[in-house]
Amino acid sequence: MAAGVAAAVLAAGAAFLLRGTGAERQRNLIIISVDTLRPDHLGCYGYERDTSSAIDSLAEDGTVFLNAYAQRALTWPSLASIMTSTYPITHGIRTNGLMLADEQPALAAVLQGQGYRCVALLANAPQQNWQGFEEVKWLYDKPLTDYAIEQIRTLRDEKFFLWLFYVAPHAPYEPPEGYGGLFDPEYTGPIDGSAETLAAIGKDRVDLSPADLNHIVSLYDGEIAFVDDQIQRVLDELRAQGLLDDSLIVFTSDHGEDMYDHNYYFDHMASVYDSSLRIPLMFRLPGTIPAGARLDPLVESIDIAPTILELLGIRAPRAFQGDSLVPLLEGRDVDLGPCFAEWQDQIVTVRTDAHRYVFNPLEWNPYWLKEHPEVTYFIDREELYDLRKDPGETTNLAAESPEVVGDLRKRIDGWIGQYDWKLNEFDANPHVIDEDLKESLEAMGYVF
Ligand SMILES: [Ca+2]
Ligand SMILES: [Zn+2]
Repeated sequence: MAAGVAAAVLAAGAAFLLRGTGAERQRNLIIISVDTLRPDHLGCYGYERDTSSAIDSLAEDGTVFLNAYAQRALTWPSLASIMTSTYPITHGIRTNGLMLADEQPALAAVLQGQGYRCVALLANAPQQNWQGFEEVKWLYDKPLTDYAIEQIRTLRDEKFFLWLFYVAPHAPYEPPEGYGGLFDPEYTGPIDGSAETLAAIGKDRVDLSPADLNHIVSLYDGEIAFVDDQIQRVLDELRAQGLLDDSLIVFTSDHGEDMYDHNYYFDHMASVYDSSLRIPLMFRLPGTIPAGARLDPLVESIDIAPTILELLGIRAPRAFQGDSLVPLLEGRDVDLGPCFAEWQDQIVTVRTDAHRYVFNPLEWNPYWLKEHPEVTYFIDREELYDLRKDPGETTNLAAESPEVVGDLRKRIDGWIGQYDWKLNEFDANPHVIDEDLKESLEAMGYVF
């Protein structure tokens, strides 16, 4: 699209959305993101447990995207895709520990240029060279909330972008005092949510009893409930400061989590399936974004930044690869195409409404335990799932559905061509992980 046409469309969209709300009013941006959060473990996405009253309140007051997908089920690549609106092949953060190029356009840098004070409070991945933030602070979830409240008070009279990134639901599943017994207080078995237990289950292919599996899931859910209480504190402070309804609030995650869905696996980095790629996504801005709307179309996490900028009336950099979701928020019927995800330089997968197709030409099977590279996550050379009949992606139909495979393979080939994705070229690239950083990340449990 020509730049002039894009600008005209953008201006029209903004005018439609901002009508009657007073464009002179200052709009802050608050992104609340939670590491490793599966949408189907939230009440607003249909979960039966009471894990998420604060997050559910955002959903009631805002618009929920029911089918949003990350570009990689790994923290650094996925967060970089959210913040730069580009696929990992483009921004270059194809695994944890890599840094963005200085010239990579990023959301915070754009907002900083528009006079926003940008502050990031991150419980994971603070070492990344996030651009455009005048402060990036590494805090665990509870002190992160304390500091967020302080920041909201400090910044209340300025135009600000506050990014909060919580980490509790990330493994190990060891919720704080008061949250561990929330969902199965009667459990008396031997299983816990420690890293050692989760690794042993994967390594030894342990067949868990329903009660043991339920216990692990309950611990994960307890971590979500804990984070939800932290988010409630943030929302309460925004309300107390009179900022809640004047701020654009975006809620999302960097990826989900395999909870024993495939390969006896509790984690996300090896997965290419809905369990780990599907993310929650919602936008709240009363008077502009419809309350209580729930949208089906497939959207990608690279769409988040362009949507934010359009809602704030700021033009997105041309380097952004995502689509603004404003037309969908306005109730228009727009097909933005399928969702793509990469597994570094080995695997590409595409997700349509009906199918997931996995293209793994090197028959790469990722490992996730540093001490046990022989323990791998099995992914076939080609996989096809009929998601309407098989949402758990358990029955590979690739061999029996050559027409569907052919069609989706064409989609992947088109994507590969468009973004110049190359198979098995990562090691040849000059992306070097800083050795000191690598050491400190390894000490934290990162696997390279
Ligand atoms: Ca945890
Ligand atoms: Zn993560």
